[in-house]
Amino acid sequence: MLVMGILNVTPDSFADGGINFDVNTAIARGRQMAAEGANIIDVGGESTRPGADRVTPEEEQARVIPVVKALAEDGFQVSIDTMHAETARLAVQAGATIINDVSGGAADPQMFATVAELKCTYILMHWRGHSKVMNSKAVYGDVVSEVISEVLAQVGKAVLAGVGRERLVIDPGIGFAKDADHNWEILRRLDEFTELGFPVLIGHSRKRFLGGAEPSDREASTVEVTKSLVGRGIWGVRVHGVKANVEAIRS
Ligand code: PMM
Repeated sequence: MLVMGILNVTPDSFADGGINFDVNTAIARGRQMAAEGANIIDVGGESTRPGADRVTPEEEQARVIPVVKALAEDGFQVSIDTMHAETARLAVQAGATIINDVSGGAADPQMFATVAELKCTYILMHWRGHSKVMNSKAVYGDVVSEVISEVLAQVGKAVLAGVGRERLVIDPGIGFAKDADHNWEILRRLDEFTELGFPVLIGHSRKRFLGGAEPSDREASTVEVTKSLVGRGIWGVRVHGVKANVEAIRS
């Protein structure tokens, strides 16, 4: 199971309080995560915390591109966490090899064509809308089957746009338009996702459904969930606390 270390280059990220906002600090933090055993460094410049404001692609690019470039030049595998096709393109040109799109191609109509052209790995996450509206969309009959059918619909569109199926990673989008029960149900029934035949990424780290008032209170439960994922055919976990999660996987 791969470990993707989260490097949010934002002033308002909910889980790390925006401590990585300064570019040089972010680069140093990325290097530290790689040293702690992260296989991929996931660089993002737009907070997806519930209620967060959008950033313009230009602002996002100013935050992330120097960080992507420096870490890729160091030889680390870098993913770009963006919903903007143009940011994805610039990041890949700067050395990123994976596009991590929390909107699963739904936010930017150019995304799938861009991925098809860039021929990189694409993480397609389940998504029902931007941060300001997503909580109101956490309504399901059977959460697992609805998430799967919505993910597969986006997979179909990606393939139609020329994205090779072998380039796709899917992600159920823990915490995105889902309440706590939905998230736990997805984690219980992960087999239904892995059986689809795509690599599966899980991003549970420090999210609200784990309980605890502050994100920093959720590190122990994050590690417990990571442990519970070992041996279940998951491709990777996206986490803040690289060291503790790497140790949990290896133990
Ligand atoms: N969660 C966040 C941001 N990006 N990407 C993927 N693929 N999966 C996720 O679950 C995910 C993501 C929000 O969390 P953060 O603000 O702590 O990064």
